[in-house]
Amino acid sequence: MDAQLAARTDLVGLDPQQMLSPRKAGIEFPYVEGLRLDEAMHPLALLTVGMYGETLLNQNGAPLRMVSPWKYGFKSIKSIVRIRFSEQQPPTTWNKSWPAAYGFYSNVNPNHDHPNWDRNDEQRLGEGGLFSAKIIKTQMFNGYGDQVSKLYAGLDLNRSY
Ligand SMILES: Nc1nc2c(c(=O)[nH]1)N[C@H]1C(S)=C(S)[C@@H](COP(=O)(O)O)O[C@H]1N2
Ligand SMILES: [Mo]
Repeated sequence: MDAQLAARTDLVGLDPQQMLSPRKAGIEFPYVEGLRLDEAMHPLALLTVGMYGETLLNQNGAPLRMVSPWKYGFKSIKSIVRIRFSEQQPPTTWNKSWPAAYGFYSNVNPNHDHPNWDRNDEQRLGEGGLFSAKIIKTQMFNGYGDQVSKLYAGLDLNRSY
């Protein structure tokens, strides 16, 4: 059995005056994300109440969010209200909206091209000005390969992106 963990946000209690419509946001609500159980249990898969040494702000996912630092930012679901364990791989928001660009795994993989833009380089916040930070090569798994690559042994990460 291939157990899965899925988190989904819920619209209950959210104020439509303050929320973008799904059409404007370009994605379906509620936001849903999923991880394989072994990914979710990795010590780097964090359920957090804060970021950068401060309590989470609403816009960053208060009161509880995921932080999965070896994956692209959109995997880090914010404002979690429900976690489900499922036998089948769960649907995930960006994968549903643009599967060619956003796969289930969403591991940082600069060798897998995004259909519309380049994923090879980055500028890090705090390393120079907003527009003058040095451009560096994006690393596989965001540089955490020594800790997480064994989760994906035998998987072709160009196909399972
Ligand atoms: N509940 C929820 N979680 C979410 C999203 C969202 O729309 N709703 N957006 C995702 C995307 S696309 C990104 S890039 C990150 C942004 O996190 P940040 O606001 O802390 O930068 O949150 C992810 N988690
Ligand atoms: Mo995003």
